[in-house]
Amino acid sequence: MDMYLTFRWFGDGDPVTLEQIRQIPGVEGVVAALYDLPVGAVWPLEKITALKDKINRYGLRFDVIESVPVHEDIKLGLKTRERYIDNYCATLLNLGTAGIKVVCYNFMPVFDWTRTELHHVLADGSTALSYDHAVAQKMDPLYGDLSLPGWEVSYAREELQELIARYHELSEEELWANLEYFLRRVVPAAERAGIRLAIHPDDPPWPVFGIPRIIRDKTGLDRLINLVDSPANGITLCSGSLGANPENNIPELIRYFGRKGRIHFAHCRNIKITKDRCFVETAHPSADGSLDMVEIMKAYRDTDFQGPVRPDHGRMIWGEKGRPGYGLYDRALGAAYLNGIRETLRKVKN
Ligand code: DNO
Repeated sequence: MDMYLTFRWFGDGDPVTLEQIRQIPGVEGVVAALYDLPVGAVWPLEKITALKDKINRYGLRFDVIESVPVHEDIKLGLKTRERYIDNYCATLLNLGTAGIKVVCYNFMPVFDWTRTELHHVLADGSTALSYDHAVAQKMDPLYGDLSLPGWEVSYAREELQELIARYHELSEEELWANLEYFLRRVVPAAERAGIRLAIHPDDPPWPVFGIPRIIRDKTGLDRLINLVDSPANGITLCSGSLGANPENNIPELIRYFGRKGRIHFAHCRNIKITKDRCFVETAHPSADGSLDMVEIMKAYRDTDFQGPVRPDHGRMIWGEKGRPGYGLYDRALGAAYLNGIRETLRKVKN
């Protein structure tokens, strides 16, 4: 057994099609979600199986969901969280029944991954997402178009205003307590469903807009897996998210959490750190960014990682128009590159 390559697909509305994905060499599976349900609703079994059947018809595996979003009431610890937690458990059971094995989620308040520029022009004329902390600090999340292409949840302005105000009152420790409360309930449901939960680290790995973010380094990830000590309580090791902080040594994190059997999903992408808390996304190869992808893939091989891995954000190249970060071409190049490393590492033993 070996790790296997997957590709993220945003469903029928995605300009990238399953016909195209199946032609990327080495890609065995698709990572997707149901996009037409409100956050917190139970995912009906029929909808999950319909999606699975569609993907399987293209000869692609479908055993990873990215993501089942966590309702803000859960993150805020409101009384109304009970219903949403029950629904989350019911969704996990339905996903398990449909044969899903891994569920990715995040516990970032309000904003999922955050960038300050969507079309940053690189030296070769391609464009990529980028983040500059000084710019982020001047941004008012209530104004301007702050919705990123990969976000599965976004809010109307009034709702946003209220949420941000509530989170400004919430300490990191309270957010931890709310995460623990959630996990104590959903991990047993995941176990029953035969599912492994895989939290996605905060991206970027530091607080943004004065709102707490807690899953950002080894200490946080270690605390997370110990909140409920079960293999079903695991992580999505995202190299690009954690790697934006040079103190996070990605191969070391992979070895540490991999040996504990808690990495259930691998996101592989590169970024170039330009200065403190500033980075641009780059093509996947090590030479283009700050991360050494061979060392990263070696750490997965050495810890016998057998789970799904996916190329992550790509640049926009060759005139492609589409979702920034989620076009076809550069992600496909990323997949081919990762696959090349994987094959080499399998054949050359050190
Ligand atoms: C960004 C993605 C994230 C991720 C969620 C998981 O491109 O990696 O949006 O899917 O944080 O819940």
